[in-house]
Amino acid sequence: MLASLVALATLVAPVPVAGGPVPEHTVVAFLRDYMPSSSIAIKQGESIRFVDGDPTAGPGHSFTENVPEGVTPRFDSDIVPMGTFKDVPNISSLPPGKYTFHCKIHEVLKGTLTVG
Ligand SMILES: [Cu+2]
Repeated sequence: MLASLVALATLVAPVPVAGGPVPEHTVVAFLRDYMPSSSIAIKQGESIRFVDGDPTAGPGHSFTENVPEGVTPRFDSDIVPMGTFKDVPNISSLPPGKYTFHCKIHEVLKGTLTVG
């Protein structure tokens, strides 16, 4: 338990990235959940880093907008392997509103992003 908490803390710590600022918000997937909450509120223009800290995830998790079949999601991290992260594309250009999201692999992972 302690080891996994330490591992998670390490994952959540800001990681220097060449060529860009660290996003204002970090969403961590852990044990088939989006932590700390599946309800995420950001201000318009802010961005999100999606971290996969879930050793049970198999190939990984994604942070993907729910859209009808055949429609391209406005944001999609694609599959992020355990222990890695991705700055989710297009989040900072979303207009204010509510967006539901899910993991492309695990139907149990879902939540709502509010852009205000
Ligand atoms: Cu998943």
